[in-house]
Amino acid sequence: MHNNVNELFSNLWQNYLAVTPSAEKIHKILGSTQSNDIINDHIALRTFNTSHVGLDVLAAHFKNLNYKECGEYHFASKNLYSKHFEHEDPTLPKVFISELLTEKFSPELQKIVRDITADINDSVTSADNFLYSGTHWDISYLTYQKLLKESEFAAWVAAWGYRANHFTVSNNHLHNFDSIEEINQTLKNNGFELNGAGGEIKGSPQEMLEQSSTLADLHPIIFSDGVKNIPSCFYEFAKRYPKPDGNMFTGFVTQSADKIFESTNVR
Ligand code: OOG
Ligand code: NI
Repeated sequence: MHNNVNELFSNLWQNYLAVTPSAEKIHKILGSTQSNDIINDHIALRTFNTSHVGLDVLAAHFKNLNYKECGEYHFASKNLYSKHFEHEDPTLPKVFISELLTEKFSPELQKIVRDITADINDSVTSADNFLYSGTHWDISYLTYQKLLKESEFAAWVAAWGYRANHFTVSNNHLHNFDSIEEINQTLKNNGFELNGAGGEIKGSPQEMLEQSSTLADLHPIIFSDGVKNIPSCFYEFAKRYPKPDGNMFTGFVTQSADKIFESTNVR
């Protein structure tokens, strides 16, 4: 496990950019008019709940860096369970980790997940690079399509493995953009497509969090039966509001998150 938090995030970022070229362009558009770098509100990771690769196995890497568990979320219709983690340094990204409740799916899906994760052991999951190590298995496009029929999330993890699924620009720390609406308009003017599920802006000032995201880039994957372009990763934008006690809201909004997941849907 990394003991340098900045090194971990920098590796996660490079690994994310390698399959998300639009993020690099957007990062330049939003950040070019300010002297300090963009602050990330959070990143997100995905896995299966199979115990040896479950949410807590990923979370251990962040707990080791003094991150604390701060909230949990249930997504009944997608059969997902998530937790979020925070560091006492508010300029470090929060971390949102989700796991697929595999037992809720067909025996066929469960077998695919068991098979592809079978060879992963403690030395793999505790290695420095585990969180940006991608897949540890081969899958076919046919299997990917089978998974897709039951769960977009399952298919995504099977194709992309362990990596940041998105980074999130903190609107609160951007110097030249006052609202998510303004960010969205700038991105659309530059030809980027936004995730319209649940509306382009998810959440509200009353919910103390407004979010939007791009649609994931389409990026080639080498499947065992050929190369295909499929949705990789996306970029998110978040604006937070203070709670009645004056402190900033640092949690997530389940109903909004439910729609953010759909940024990687196949289209
Ligand atoms: C996580 C979706 C939820 C948010 O900001 O609400 C989320 C995912 O797509 O893995 O990131
Ligand atoms: Ni997010």
